Amino acid sequence: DIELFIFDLDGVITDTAEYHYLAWKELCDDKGLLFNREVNEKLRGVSRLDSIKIIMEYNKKDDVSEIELIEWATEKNERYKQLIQKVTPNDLIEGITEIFNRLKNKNIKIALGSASKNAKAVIKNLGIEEIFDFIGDGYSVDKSKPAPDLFLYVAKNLNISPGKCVVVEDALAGIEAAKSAGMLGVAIGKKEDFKKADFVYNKIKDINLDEILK
Ligand code: B16
Ligand code: MG
Repeated sequence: DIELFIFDLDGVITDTAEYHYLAWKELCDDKGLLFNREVNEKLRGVSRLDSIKIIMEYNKKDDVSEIELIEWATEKNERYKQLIQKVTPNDLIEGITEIFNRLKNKNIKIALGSASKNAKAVIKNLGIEEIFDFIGDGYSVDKSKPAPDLFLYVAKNLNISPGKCVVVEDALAGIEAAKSAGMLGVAIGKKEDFKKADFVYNKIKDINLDEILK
């Protein structure tokens, strides 16, 4: 039986991807780098430092030192932190509160499994801090998704075996992480993009809990 649901943050509980986009765009404009929404899509679920590396690859730039990359990523984060101050409970994705309530009623635990180091601030602004039995974020483990480490860390802290866990993700790296952790993977997006997922739903509000819990 399923005992734990682990939710990704960006793209599952709220759409911070737009704020990530704006922050990266401002940084890239500043540094004379190309950046667009297509590249931003590649950064879903990817850590901050890996994100700047993807942006450098897109710009075919390999002459920037690691120290400078860290500085630029930090600059982006300062902009991002400003932007997420605007997050309110209105920014919860449609249908997510209902899913939380239904899981609570079934005594299934709820955890966060986000790659973001800003996850706690976002959760606070969304007003849902008290919902979670455990929070796994960008500070929890060293190896980011697609490594299974974050999800395994969350399950271990709640003393629940991976086979009793469901992960809800909008990123391919997240579904890969869930599957290599030995958990059920629920993807939000298009079927053709998530071959490895156990269930794929277009939107959060389309999730069929009965089907997953069967
Ligand atoms: P930060 P998730 C991810 O959140 C975002 O999708 C990704 O775009 C971002 O780079 C990453 O968090 C790290 O965020 O810079 O705040 O540490 O989808 O794993 O909730
Ligand atoms: Mg995500």
